[in-house]
Amino acid sequence: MSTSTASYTVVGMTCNGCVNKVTNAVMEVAGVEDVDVDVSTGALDVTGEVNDAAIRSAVEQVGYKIAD
Ligand SMILES: [Cu+2]
Repeated sequence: MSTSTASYTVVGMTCNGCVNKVTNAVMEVAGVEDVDVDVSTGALDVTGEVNDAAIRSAVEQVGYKIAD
C-alpha cells in the first residue's frame, strides 16, 4: 500500500465546529493518517491510503458536500 495525499474542496463549512466535524469524520476512514481542513477555502487534504469513495461518503454523512 502506498501513502499519498488527495485534495478536495468541501462545500458548506462555516466555522471551526464544521472543521472539527469534517476532520473527525475523515479521520475515521480506514487508511487515513492525516487530515488538514481550511475553513476559509474549503480545502480538505487527506494523507494516507486514500479511498476516494469512502472519504466522499464520510463528508456527506456529517452534512457537507465535496465539490467535483
Ligand atoms: Cu460550523
